[in-house]
Amino acid sequence: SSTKLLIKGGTVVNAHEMEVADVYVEDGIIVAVRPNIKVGDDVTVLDATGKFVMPGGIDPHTHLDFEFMGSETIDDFFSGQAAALAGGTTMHIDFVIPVNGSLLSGLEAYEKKSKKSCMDYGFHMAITKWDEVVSKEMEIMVNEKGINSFKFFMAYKGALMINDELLLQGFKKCKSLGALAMVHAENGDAAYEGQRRMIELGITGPEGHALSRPPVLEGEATARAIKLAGFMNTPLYVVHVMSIDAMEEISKARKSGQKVIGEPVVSGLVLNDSWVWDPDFITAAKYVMSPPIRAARHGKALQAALSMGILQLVGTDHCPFNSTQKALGIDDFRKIPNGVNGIEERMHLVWDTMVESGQISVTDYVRVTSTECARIFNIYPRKGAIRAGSDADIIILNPNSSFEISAKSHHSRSDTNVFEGWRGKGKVEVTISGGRVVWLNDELKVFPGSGKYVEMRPFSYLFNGIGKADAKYLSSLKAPIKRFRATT
Ligand code: DUC
Ligand code: ZN
Ligand code: ZN
Ligand code: ZN
Repeated sequence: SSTKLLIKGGTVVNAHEMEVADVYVEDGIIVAVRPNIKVGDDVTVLDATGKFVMPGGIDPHTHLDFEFMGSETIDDFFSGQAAALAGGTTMHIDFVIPVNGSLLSGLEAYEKKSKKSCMDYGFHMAITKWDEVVSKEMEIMVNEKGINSFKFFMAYKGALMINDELLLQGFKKCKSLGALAMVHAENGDAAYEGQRRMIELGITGPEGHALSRPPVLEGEATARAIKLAGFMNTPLYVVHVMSIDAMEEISKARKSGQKVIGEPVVSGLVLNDSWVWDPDFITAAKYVMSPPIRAARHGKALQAALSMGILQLVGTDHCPFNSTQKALGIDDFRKIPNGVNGIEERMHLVWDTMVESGQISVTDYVRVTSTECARIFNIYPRKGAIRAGSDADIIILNPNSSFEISAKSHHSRSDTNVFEGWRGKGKVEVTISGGRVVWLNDELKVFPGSGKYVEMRPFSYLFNGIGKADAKYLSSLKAPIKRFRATT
């Protein structure tokens, strides 16, 4: 049986243009996009007059069913994805964490966890140690498993953290495979020292988390990662850019022509550090993530950078823990599991904060929430576009309707929400995932196992020209060396 769907009369928005048109969908694929499509009465019709019809959101940065800091995130692949769909996100890319350093074992575990998926998803792979086995496994990931990005943690000393030597080896391997290197950029040694300093001062509450790892540590690691990636001449993706310090390093590098992508996350864009002063432990601890949510001027600057193209796409780092889990750090902020929610709220908050405020256009909204992610991870135009042949992952957003965020009504399993009480304009009224209407009239219709794994191929557009630049560099070195040797 084939599901047929017609979305009538809406304004269809892609990353670079919009037009009033109908969208016809069959068997999970967009078949036609043009005005006045006529169909038979076996077709379900959705009226989108006065509304925006856009590619479903793609969240480039999530942690579902993640065992971290002695806890496991409260959302698994089903609950986290259900929440995503209710908020207009139809695909996410999650981070596989190796098991005892083994990438293959890590992937196996995540293949199990993700069996209950109800929307499409892809994987990044974290690299937490280095040897010949890891190097070989990276090849398998890229050539056989559909993974085209590897993340390096420059923080979490004693756990996930890697040093510069490993970072360089990793960058080199990424480059040879056409895979994108990603970094969590904070100086982990300095953050460790910062934590010790706080404890020595008797600052054991959640505020110690923010004070122990200030923006300068993020700026330093971002600059270092950028310079090392530049030295290897390979593209770099900086995850969760949370500070002016880090953003300015990305800006400088991009102006000099280096291929650096900067990803702000929605918590860092719209929240501020007022939580630091909250006397209630849980109310403060729910905001604890790394890098920390900064003073308000940082978020404002990140918004401006996003609007100017200095930063390219918005993620969430969705990694929620319940109050009882956050309470593990009641006597010591170092034990508070790091992470906040966002997978359900991202599309609404970016619309409200960036489009409704006039900072970006509707087409730019599609670019930063969906299309750019699809291009970077090489799944465009299957994802990230409303056009014939693309997957039918579609949302209908009503700019005149409003949304309200609360832990009482959200779809995540978390008992708190860092955006609690936020009211805004622009509501995702319909979500279509793989051609099925899964969110309509504030009701979710989702089934475990209906989501598909999306394989991602290497050598995205970010690798264009890398080989030429290398050849040019080599010849610029060789000629003068030969001349020098000939004359001495
Ligand atoms: N930061 C978080 O807050 N949670 C997950 C991992 C990370 O880097
Ligand atoms: Zn689990
Ligand atoms: Zn991180
Ligand atoms: Zn993360």
